[in-house]
Amino acid sequence: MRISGGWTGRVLRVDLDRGKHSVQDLSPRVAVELLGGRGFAAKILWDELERGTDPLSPENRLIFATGPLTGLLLPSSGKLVVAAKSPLTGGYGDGNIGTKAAVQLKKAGYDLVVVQGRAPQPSVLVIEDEDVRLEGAGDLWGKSAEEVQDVLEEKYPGAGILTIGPGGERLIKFAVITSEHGRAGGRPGIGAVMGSKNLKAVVIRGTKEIPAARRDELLELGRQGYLAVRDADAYAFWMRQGTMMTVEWCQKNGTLPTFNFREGVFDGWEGISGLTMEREFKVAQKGCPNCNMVCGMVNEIKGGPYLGRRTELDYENAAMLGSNLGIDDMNWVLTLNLFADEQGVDTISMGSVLAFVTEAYELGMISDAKLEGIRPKWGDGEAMLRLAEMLAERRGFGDAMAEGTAKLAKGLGPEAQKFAMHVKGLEISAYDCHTLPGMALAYGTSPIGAHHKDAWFIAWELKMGREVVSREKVESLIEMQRIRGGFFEAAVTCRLPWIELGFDLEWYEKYLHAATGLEFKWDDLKRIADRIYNLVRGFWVRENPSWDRRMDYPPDRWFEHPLTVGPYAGQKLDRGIYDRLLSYYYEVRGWDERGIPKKSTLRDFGLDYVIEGLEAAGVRLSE
Ligand code: PTT
Ligand code: SF4
Repeated sequence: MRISGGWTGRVLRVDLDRGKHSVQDLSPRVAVELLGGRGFAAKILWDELERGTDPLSPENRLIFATGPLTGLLLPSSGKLVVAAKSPLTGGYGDGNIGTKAAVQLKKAGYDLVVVQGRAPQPSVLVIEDEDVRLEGAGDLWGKSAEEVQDVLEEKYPGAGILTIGPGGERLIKFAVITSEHGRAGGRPGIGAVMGSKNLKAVVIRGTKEIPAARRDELLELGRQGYLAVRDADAYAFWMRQGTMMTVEWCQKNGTLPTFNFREGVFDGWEGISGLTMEREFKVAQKGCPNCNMVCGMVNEIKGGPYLGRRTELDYENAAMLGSNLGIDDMNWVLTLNLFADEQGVDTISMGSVLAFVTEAYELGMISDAKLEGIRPKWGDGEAMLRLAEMLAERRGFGDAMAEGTAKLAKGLGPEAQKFAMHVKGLEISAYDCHTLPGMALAYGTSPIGAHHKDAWFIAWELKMGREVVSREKVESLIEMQRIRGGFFEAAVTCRLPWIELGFDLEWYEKYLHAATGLEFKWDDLKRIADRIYNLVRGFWVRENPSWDRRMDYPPDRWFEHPLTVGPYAGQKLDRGIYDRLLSYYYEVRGWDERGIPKKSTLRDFGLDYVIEGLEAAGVRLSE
């Protein structure tokens, strides 16, 4: 088979130790079997990392991966997967960032860039078609992600720019990669991996046409797609509030994380709602490339230390830096959000760590002396900012905070671990699950830890009924994972047209056909999604040969402490029900009772090499 469009067919390899780069052909078989993005990244990490590789060592791979739809003139196609072995979880980690760099990478003629080694000094990787070079970062090192973006935009007009902030340099375990003042990706610490490689930024500029097998057809389908997006019923409201509409929705459904996920409703929710943002703070709107849904809501801060400055806000940030910290003042939410962006650290994890520290302090598990006299309490934005500064500078106790909630809690003992809100080490994004066993299962089984990317089952579950415990519920959760984390992370295009506006999934079959010339039906795409997930699970198990089902459990809090206020007061998850759902999940996936893929499942997906690798690591596999 020959690649004739969609993919460029080329992989750029950069070895920072040797200061060299090379270009490889993308195997057409890998392209067809794993599609792109997460699929390619998982295969590279499986093939090239020894078990036990330190994620912050030069041996780890930092991967920037597009997919066959990325960059083409199709709705919301300006997305890029950034991946590596995660320093936060020790497992497979990735994120998805909307950025010009995605489009420019394809225009430069590459499907993906794989970076290994460590540059001898802080550097900027510049990719301009065939001209690939490493430039000294000079005084950019130490600067905020925002400042670096400005400097490099001026120096390389039109380029796509990916950068880390001081958080990535200081190897904060949940440092992200940022782009274009407000886009951020790589929650499981992919920014720290970039920092460990001494890479401050990557600049990409391309001049080629992105190949498409049936270009005229693609352009026409793209044109129709943009119109379908624009004409969707939900479009007008989406353009007003974007993801921020979710604050009110979660409050109404009793799922808005509040006081470190103790509660699912927050009295002060209106202060941080989409409507408040729209009426009082929103000053502009911007989006990722090739998108006519432009959901980047730019807000101006009206009080506090960042008075007059601007920052983009999404739902996850508003909830994790607002209700989950007991903060009802939008100015403090925006301030903490801007601080996280400047430092280049994940808002969700930072919010979770701050909430955990506040609760542990309240319970007397952390002394005043450790917090340099800061006395965190719910709703106190100023104290939260001061704690965040300690964290970002790794100052004193901030050093432990920078390791993430799981490790921090471990240091404080078993009681503290019960309210450490993470799965597999990745902090939970902003949906409380006391009343949602299906959504809790989705977090529990998400391929990178508790991220809503693969876990946003909440709307489906509310339709089916929270109380329903059935195999059908689990099947529909897996169906959702196949589409969200499977298809969209492999085709590498934004999922929001589908999720938010009901853009029909059939468009994507047509787009893939026009882009690649190959027929991919949804049955094929779901099989690819399952293949990728089995490969990712194989990676996790190889790293943890004594893997068992407890790795797929959500935190104790949701099982042990019922909600105390709101319409669902008194409710909590039931361990027996969770275990039953988890067993259904394993059955449907073809995994054994420990959550390890069976040999027959791996063979069925052509993953015989995973069988060999797991057995070599001493994992006993079921037939
Ligand atoms: C994503 C996670 C999210 S998801 C949000 S808000 W969201 C947080 N945003 C952060 C931020 O901002 N600054 C910061 N310092 N940290 C942040 N951490 C959090 O990161 C994102 C949009 C959004 S906004 C969502 S849901 C959708 N995510 C997609 C996805 O994952 N895949 C895909 N194919 N399409 C998606 N479309 C939407 O993209 P991570 P972005 Mg992000 C300021 O990457 O690691 O997955 O974490 O990429 O360009 O900002 O767009 O209510
Ligand atoms: Fe980016 Fe939002 Fe458009 Fe998705 S919908 S591509 S996140 S602007």
